[in-house]
Amino acid sequence: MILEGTIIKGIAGFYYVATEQNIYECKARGKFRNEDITPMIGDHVVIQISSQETNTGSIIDITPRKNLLIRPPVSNVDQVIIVFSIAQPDPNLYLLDRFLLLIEEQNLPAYICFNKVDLKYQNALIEMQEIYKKAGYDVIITSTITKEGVSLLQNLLINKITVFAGPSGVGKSSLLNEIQPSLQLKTGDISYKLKRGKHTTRHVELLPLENGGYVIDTPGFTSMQINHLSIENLAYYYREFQPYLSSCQFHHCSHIHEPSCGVKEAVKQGKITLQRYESYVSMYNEIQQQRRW
Ligand SMILES: Nc1nc2c(ncn2[C@@H]2O[C@H](COP(=O)(O)OP(=O)(O)O)[C@@H](O)[C@H]2O)c(=O)[nH]1
Ligand SMILES: [Mg+2]
Ligand SMILES: [Zn+2]
Repeated sequence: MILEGTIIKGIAGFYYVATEQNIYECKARGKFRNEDITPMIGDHVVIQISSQETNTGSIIDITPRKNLLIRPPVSNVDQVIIVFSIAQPDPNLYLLDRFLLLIEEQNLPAYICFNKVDLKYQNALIEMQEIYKKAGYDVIITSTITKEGVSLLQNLLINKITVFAGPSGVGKSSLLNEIQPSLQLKTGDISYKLKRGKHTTRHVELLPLENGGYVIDTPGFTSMQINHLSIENLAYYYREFQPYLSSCQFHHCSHIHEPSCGVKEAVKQGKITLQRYESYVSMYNEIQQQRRW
């Protein structure tokens, strides 16, 4: 029997494929190894069932991927929710911008979520919200203490494959537990650890949602490599720069040193925030330095 499904997790050479009825434990056909193709979490696959009793089979085909994230390694993602906390730990907007670059490179829809808004710091929050709204992102404000924003997040996830990304300790797993308590994800909270969560965030895994869709919880990043990005495309990945790129006098304008630059003019007029422009300049310099080496 032939069925179609989605790879929801992989452990030690086995892939777990969710079809409409069942989850099948599958091996990948040898032809993938020969063609140097590795099945990925998120892949839509065709499987041949070897046994309905033991729910086993083999992957015989992989549908072309819509997209591919490197961190976490998962394909066919519909959207990414980037979570930062407004305190404990303090938000690192430089890291946020680096992650946004990778998302723009993959052309993925992204939301920015500022969590722990119960922890005061109102002015800082308003400022961050302004920066990213102006940059063209939807900003969601949440707290697992006051429950603010939780149902809004819940609705965003329906029938989508959503990655929760962000540094460790910002409340990703806590938010997911609020959205769906049965997930029982481990959190930084000690009482939770004693209760032993069902899932750890070490493996990438698509977690099914009761209202349809999947979420991927990630352990959290502390840094983000960007030196594989092309310096020529960098300005396009700052999505709010795009309307001004055609106003530059020079065709290969770096938007740093050149006169008559549409981007610099937009910064002067307050259409692009100084924070994001400075972020661009520092990423540009970083990529250029890497190249020299
Ligand atoms: N004050 C406050 N603490 C939170 C909130 N969300 C999560 N936390 C706490 O932050 C810590 C880290 O949460 P966790 O979900 O493990 O973060 P993760 O590493 O991003 O998954 C835990 O002690 C949580 O209880 C929030 O909205 N407000
Ligand atoms: Mg976590
Ligand atoms: Zn320019």
